[in-house]
Amino acid sequence: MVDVLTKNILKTSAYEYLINKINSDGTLHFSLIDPDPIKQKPSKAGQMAFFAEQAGTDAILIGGSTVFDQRFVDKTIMAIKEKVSLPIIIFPGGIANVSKEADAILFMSILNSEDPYFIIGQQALASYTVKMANLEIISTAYLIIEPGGTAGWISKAKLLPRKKPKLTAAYSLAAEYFGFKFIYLEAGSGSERLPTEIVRLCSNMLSIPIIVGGGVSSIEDARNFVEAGADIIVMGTFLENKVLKDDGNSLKAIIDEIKNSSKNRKNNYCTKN
Ligand code: 1GP
Repeated sequence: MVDVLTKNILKTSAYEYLINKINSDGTLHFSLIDPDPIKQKPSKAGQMAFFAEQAGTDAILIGGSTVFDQRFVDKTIMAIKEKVSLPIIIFPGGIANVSKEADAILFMSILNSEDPYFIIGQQALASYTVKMANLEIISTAYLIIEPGGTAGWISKAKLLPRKKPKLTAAYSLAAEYFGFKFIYLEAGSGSERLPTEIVRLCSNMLSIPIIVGGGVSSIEDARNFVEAGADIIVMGTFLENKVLKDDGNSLKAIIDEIKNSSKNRKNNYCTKN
């Protein structure tokens, strides 16, 4: 057992791909697919990922707050891998969300939870599973801002106030000092999107990339986040509702806007963080 655990060599390719792409292209777009049997079969998830890749997305995130079947997560990722060549990164809603089929995992701590289980408890319990899966680890501080959605409710977050950007920026800065590689600012899936003031202040304060998500559903939303300094924009609900209906055309319009409005940004993130 110990041999198996110690033999695995940590891979770094997905992280380097992301940092290099942010530095060269500007803001990235992530497509979030929930591996939930109530929502869709693996084949449908594969189709969604296919249209997202055609539309220009930069990576596929796999996750949801209510994932409950590890085998179904594996099957969903395998179906997606048949359709796309993009990095597939786990965005864990809990321990059942780990799969060796993915390329990497956002190994997240919900720093503003009031319950230590969500800050370090479930991460410790999942650590051997993650090690055995030989996944690339991308340590990520997850901060949940009002209204927080399902993620906020489940993780018992002390929601960061929308009107107090300095509080979110303080948590973000502390996370950077702890050595996290990314900050993920979450408003909650399907929620009212984050105030741009929060993204702007965090972007000005931090020297690590910022992921933003929750409620992004228009060209204007995306442009506002790019202008505020977001490095990666995540969209999930929009994908679920649109990509199979219009073959990804409306998603492409949003991703085109992200790429066009961020191409002159000068980023110089270091992969050695
Ligand atoms: C949720 O940030 C993501 O964790 C995406 O949110 O589903 O609202 O796009 P949406």
